[in-house]
Amino acid sequence: MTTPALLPLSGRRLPPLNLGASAFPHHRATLRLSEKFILLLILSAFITLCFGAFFFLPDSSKHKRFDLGLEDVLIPHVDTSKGGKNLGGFLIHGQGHDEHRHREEEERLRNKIRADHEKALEEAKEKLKKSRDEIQAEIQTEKNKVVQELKKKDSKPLPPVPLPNLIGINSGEPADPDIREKRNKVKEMMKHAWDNYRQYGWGHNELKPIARKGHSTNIFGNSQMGATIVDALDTLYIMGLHDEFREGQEWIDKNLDFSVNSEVSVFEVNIRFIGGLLAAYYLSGQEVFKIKAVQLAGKLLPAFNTPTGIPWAMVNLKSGVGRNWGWASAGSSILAEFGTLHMEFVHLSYLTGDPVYYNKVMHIRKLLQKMDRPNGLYPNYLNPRTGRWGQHHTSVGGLGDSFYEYLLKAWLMSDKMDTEARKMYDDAIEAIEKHLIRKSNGGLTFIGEWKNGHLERKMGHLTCFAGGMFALGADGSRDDKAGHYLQLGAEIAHTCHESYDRTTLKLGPEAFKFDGGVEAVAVRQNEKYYILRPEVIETYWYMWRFTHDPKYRQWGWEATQAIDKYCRVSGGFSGVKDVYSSSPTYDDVQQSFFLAETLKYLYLLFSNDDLLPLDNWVFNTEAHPLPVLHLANTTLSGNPAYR
Ligand code: DMJ
Repeated sequence: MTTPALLPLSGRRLPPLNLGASAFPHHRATLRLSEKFILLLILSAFITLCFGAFFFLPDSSKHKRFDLGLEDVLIPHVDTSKGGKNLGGFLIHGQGHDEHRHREEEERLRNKIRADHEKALEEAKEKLKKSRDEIQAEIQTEKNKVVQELKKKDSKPLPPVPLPNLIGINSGEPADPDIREKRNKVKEMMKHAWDNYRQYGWGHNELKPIARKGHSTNIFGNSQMGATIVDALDTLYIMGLHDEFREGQEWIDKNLDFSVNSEVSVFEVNIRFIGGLLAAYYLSGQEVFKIKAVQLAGKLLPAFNTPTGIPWAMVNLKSGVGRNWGWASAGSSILAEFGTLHMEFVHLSYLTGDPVYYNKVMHIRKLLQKMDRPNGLYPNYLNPRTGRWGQHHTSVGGLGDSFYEYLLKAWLMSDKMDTEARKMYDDAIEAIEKHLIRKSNGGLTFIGEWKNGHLERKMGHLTCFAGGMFALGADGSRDDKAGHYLQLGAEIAHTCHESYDRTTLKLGPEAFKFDGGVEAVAVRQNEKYYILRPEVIETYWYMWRFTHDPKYRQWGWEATQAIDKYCRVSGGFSGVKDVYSSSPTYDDVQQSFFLAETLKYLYLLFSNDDLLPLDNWVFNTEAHPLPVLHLANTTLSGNPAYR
């Protein structure tokens, strides 16, 4: 008989199948692939049953050996005098009686198999009477059941902990109509960015606003993890875009899955995903965010399995295998990456009661404290196998930046109890001021980069965040130099504003020089781009909070207008390739940090200070606000700051 799977294909729909003897020839011409597949399944079930019968029906010889009654015993010697038989050295008693019983037993088993077999065929026939859609629906229901079961297993409730003081999450409406209008403009820009991502890139990590499709980079691995959704949540929340927030929450609940064979950046996933999920949890109180953050954190932990405990830059979420970036000096991990985990990991331990996260980051801190620092500076590269520094490059911009930020913020987040972190910050900043911070001929204060004993007079856009950091760290500084650090913050803000103001588009380049007559201007073509970065606006906002000097709002508004004019396209917002060109080309990427940071800082700049007050909230390096953990609310052991 020709098996159904080999029959010719047909576009026609099958009438209900009769699986009697003549059934197959009759429907030969009308069978479609899906029906053939089902028939094949039935046949394989049938064959499996036959196999089962073959292997599991008691083989009579074996049966004699194993299915012995209590009265049957194996005796290891020959004694034929009692009517027994000698079988290879063992004597079996009661042979005649047993043969009868075994025959009965075999018969009983055969009948049972026959009955099971018929039942299975009946069920299969019933199934085949159903339409294809019905069968598909049943399969889907079964699948959903399994998924739900797995989800339940994965979503064990976490132990309840007292929530920190969550104030100032729903306010900030400015009384001044002009400022309100500016704030509304920023909100409108957020809506434009979100709506287009929603329409063209939903579920992808980022959006290509010109091509109108999803976009991703290697920091997120090769799977669609909805980076923009997670990164944008808290901005949506504080702007009162609640429908959009709920859409994002729903996507996360149903689709955000970390059991993927994907190699991601530990740092980026921590600051954007864990930071974003934790902030969304604290703001909204929705458990799903906390649960997802904890699940994801568990997937990052294998990255710490190195000889020193300094984590790899990347980890495969499924296999847990880690490695470092190929471009990093001598196989090193990067200071700004392994040094930017503290805030999120302390919160994870706080929320779960599990010290594992806290221990990981404290271990890194202890290790760094023990190491010699050339000129008191932290090099950007550290080898996780040997525990030795790589190249002696130090930067407050790329590769170094948020390490310093997190020392300060660890102290702030602990309600200023973590004095060890504050001391490390103060020491590091003193060395940076001494070796990296200079004034240009034109009087602009800049932060250069230290390369093997030589100061490169170049500052990155990323470095501009430091103005805000100096201002934030002014209060509580060593020798009460608060005024000095606030002044330093103001000078950096001014320099970074100049880097914007000296361009055609009034948007800042990626890096700018202070050398050979050039001041705050990019020289190399590949440093002239602007990719919607937040750091300059971040500094404006901190300076505004600490000084209320209206120039910071003015500068923030200039940047808002420039972004809206030159980066806005009908499909969202795009970076531009040359800020000195009057007809710039787009890079066609809407970065997730544009929604997480740039637009959030602008919105806060035009809000009252009672929205996310800095006494209660500390922003992670991706602008995700995490509450200060006041002493009474903490449950951690090990560090006096958390006892
Ligand atoms: C953000 O992802 C974070 O601010 C990070 O610390 C470095 N900079 C990017 C955006 O420019």
